[in-house]
Amino acid sequence: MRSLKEVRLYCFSPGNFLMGRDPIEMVAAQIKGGADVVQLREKDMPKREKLGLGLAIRKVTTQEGVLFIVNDDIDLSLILEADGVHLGQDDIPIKYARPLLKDKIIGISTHSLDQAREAIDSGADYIGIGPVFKTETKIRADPVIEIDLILKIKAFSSIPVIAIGGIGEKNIDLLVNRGIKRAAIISDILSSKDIEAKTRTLKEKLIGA
Ligand code: 3NM
Repeated sequence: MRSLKEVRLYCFSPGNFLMGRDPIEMVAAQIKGGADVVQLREKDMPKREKLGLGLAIRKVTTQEGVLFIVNDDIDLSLILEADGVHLGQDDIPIKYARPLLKDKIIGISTHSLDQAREAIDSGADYIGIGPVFKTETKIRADPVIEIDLILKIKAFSSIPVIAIGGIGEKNIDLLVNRGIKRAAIISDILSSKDIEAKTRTLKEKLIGA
């Protein structure tokens, strides 16, 4: 199983990018292409359906040694024996989540220096920081974060800092060239016809291959 420290490319379940395809094949293609994490992120799916999809993702991520994180739902994360949960600024605060999750991973979405500092101080295992670029994927996305601010957060962070928001093949070099080598990517990968190839291209850029 990957460790959090090794994480470069953080990937997602299909969400609104399913477009008639098989969700598990889409996840498997990302894993083949080099995904280090798969997050179950299905904002519009009934919970019982999410449970079914989550069971299938848990199976494939375990087989392939990839981390499995559940977005928002602490109960689903525990039921699915996921490696952890990802919480947003409006979700259950980490002080209530930690006793339930114990030593599992808790990731927090952050959108400013203060939020990043608070998440780190409260015992998060990693933070997402974004949006780095303009994104259409997140409803009510926060204002775009300057790359310089991410570098500042990285400089004091003891935990992995994962950039998110509008990242893709066309702009990822802007991050990598500044030393930001961990990225979470949704639309550029999931809207691609060849998910495996797209994932591989992005992973290679992040590892500098
Ligand atoms: N969180 P895409 S931006 C899920 O700013 C998410 O915290 C963000 O999707 C944040 O790669 C975002 O398609 C959407 O832009 C990322």
